Amino acid sequence: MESKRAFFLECYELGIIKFGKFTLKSGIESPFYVDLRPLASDPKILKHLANYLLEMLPLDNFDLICGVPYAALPMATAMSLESYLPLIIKRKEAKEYGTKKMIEGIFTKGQNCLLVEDVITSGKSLLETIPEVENEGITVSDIVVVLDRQQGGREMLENKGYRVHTLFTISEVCVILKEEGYLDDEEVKRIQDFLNGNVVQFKEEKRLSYEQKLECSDHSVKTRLLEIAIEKNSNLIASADVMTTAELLKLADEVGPHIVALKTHIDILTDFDPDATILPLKDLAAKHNFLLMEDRKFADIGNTQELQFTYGSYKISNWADFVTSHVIGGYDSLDCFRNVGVVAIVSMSSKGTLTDKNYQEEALKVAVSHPNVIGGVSQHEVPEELLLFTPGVNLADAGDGKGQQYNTPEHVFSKIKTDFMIVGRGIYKADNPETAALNYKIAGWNAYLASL
Ligand code: 5BU
Repeated sequence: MESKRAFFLECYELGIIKFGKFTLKSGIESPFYVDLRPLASDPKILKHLANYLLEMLPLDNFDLICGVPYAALPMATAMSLESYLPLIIKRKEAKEYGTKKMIEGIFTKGQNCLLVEDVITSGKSLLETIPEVENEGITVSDIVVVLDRQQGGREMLENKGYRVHTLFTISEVCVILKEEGYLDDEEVKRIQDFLNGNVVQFKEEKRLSYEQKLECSDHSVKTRLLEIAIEKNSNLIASADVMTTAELLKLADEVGPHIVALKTHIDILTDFDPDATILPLKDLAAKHNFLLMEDRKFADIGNTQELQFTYGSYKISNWADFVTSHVIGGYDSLDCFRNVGVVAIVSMSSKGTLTDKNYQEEALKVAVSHPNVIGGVSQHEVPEELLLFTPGVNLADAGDGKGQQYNTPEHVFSKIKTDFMIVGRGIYKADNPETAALNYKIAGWNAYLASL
């Protein structure tokens, strides 16, 4: 394909941006006007556009694609044809007769849908569209946009936890047009002044610092975690998804100085032994001052969970400082976790997860009210009385081809205000896990400081 710049200039020839004085829907006078609908009338350009947009995306993560009506409908259709991602159609208004459906096409609950938008300004129309899609049980994690007018919409959506991918920004476009002699300095300045004065300010609520969370901690495990975070300048939890005790202990010793907790899936070990595995692991936890988090994801009635927690081969209650549990068994099912902290699973990071909006709301009601719960695992913001733990963090990859979806430390700390990021393969699969842990620790801490 030609360069992005050459491609933009071809699009520009179709008259998609006009400069002058235009009164927008909101009544504001703008020095430019954008209308990307002409792009659909040039099949070659539309096809190229579809490919440029697709190139930016982790396509494995999506099951469906949907354009925000009307301008993005042909774009989403072209992207569907190029990628074989099935298209669904969002109506502007529900049908007045028959099914009254808002979303047309073939889909099932739990599928993840990529949203396509032509232009983003304040992000308001996307905010109206997203719940309509989510109400059908479809999840939305990513939005791809052709042109960002840089008036706050992107930031607002990112703050709500959505990943926004944009092909062009208005500033970038102005630079190209100026260099090509289509705009003079004065016009560029007028546009820049307009943009500076017309950013829809998204009032970001401040996050609480670890010190502030510590002050109101009402659980000993929560207190210890926060104290370790402050002492070590770390918000990193390493996930040790390894298969042997030797690998587990080696990893714990290497990454120990940089982490607040080591997360285990103890049932992955092929050679678990209470003495040979747990005793040295506890020694390492004491040596490097980190906690043990068993990611058991309990999901049963209280009595069974109590048995699983206390007995069996792993006797988790003997050694874990905190455990993860689904809350699907209801409030009382968490009573059995005495003397440990519980991290409730509120939403999952994997593609197609069934933890939709409604589930998350119900899970949070249990989490905030149960005294054993210290926090939640989620990909979205949670009430500030809970600690937020976020897996699905990787600096190098967008996904693993098996449904995992990754974000960067910057995203999880600034956009969803997480407290602790969980990193697995980014560390234990690295050539040098110790250096990788240190790099993640620094990235996580800097992202946290920047989000304060
Ligand atoms: P990864 O290698 O960084 O993808 O490992 C992530 C870890 O976090 C892994 O142990 C998962 O079981 C765990 N996890 C997750 O990835 N996503 C979730 O929503 C939950 C747990 Br809950």
